[in-house]
Amino acid sequence: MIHEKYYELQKEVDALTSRKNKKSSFYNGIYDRYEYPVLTREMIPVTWKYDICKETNPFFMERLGVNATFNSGAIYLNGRYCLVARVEGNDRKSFFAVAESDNGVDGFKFRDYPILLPDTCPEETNVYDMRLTKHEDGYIYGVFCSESKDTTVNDLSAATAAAGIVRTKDLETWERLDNLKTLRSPQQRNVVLHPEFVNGKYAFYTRPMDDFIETGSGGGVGFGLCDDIEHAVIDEEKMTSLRKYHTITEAKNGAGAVPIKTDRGWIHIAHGVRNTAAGLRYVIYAFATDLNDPSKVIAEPSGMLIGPRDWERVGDVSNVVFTNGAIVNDNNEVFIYYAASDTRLHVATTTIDKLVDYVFNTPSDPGRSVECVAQRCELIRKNLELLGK
Ligand code: M1P
Repeated sequence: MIHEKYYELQKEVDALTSRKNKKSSFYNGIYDRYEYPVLTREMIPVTWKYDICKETNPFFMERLGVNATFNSGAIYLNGRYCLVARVEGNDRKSFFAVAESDNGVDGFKFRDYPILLPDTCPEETNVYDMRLTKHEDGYIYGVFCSESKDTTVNDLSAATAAAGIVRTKDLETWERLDNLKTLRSPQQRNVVLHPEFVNGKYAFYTRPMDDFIETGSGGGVGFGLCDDIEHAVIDEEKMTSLRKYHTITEAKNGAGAVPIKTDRGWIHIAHGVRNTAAGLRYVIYAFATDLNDPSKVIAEPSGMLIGPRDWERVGDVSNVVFTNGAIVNDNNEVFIYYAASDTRLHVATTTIDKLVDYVFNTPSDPGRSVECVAQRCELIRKNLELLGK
């Protein structure tokens, strides 16, 4: 017999997943923010957390709680906005789950089951942050962080990050391929597959790291080519967007959404990290690379595109916004899915035209206060002249 509490709780989930979203009053001319997150742990179906049978769960106790729904890969598929969300159980293990919507800003509902990946890596403990690439070879690839315990050192929390690769055609059936091997970088996270062949090869944006947390000698977002996607190996990694002193990428950075192709170049929406007295601060930034050489940065606007604001600043890992998915629909509208503080998922909307204008016409960071204020004074001078002052 079904416990009556099931109906009550599922009704609350249904109310949340059918709530209309609205643009917030935030304005910067570049993108719109929304009042409500698009995914939260409260939107997880009751059947994923409770045994709904009255005989076996008379107190209707949560058995397998969900702590967070955040960093999501995104893809526009058959006219639907599909997210592959990172869902984190109360046990700290993350897994992936597909949620879909008709309009990209609200109405996201999880499919009946989360994704059960083929279990081909016995040492793998945790998986997270899938990037979804609709590749010109006809497959949809999911590239994610595959985390294992580092057994080479005597440290209980030491871990190793690698890039896991799966592919699908429908987000339903998944084929697991070999993890990416980067011969010159011991660890990898935030790896993204480029949607087109480059010089006839598969191209990956990488994030070389010496350590699980610290990038160490890793200088930023890397780029490497490989012949065989089923057994992907990258020898040389070129650097693209660099970590730089006294910028938003000083501590680390990493590729985010799959690059968006525009007339002017590939637009990348990535994350940058700096250290503060309050811990690491993660923001989202954008840059463009050359259409013919997607490793070559041709524009990098100064500073952040999206920073954590108001309640976005608070969560399990506070002061973080992070993206690993964006969608461009048939009308050239862009939906940037960004997670707040490793807890919930939001959307920011813009257009290709606005993104191109932002990336190519926003000045770059001159690197020193005196030059930054000169840059600002020049803007003010031009404006005052226009105002007749
Ligand atoms: O906790 C913030 C983010 O930390 C990691 O990003 P990075 O590898 O750049 O430090 C990721 O684990 C990400 O999932 C997380 O949101």
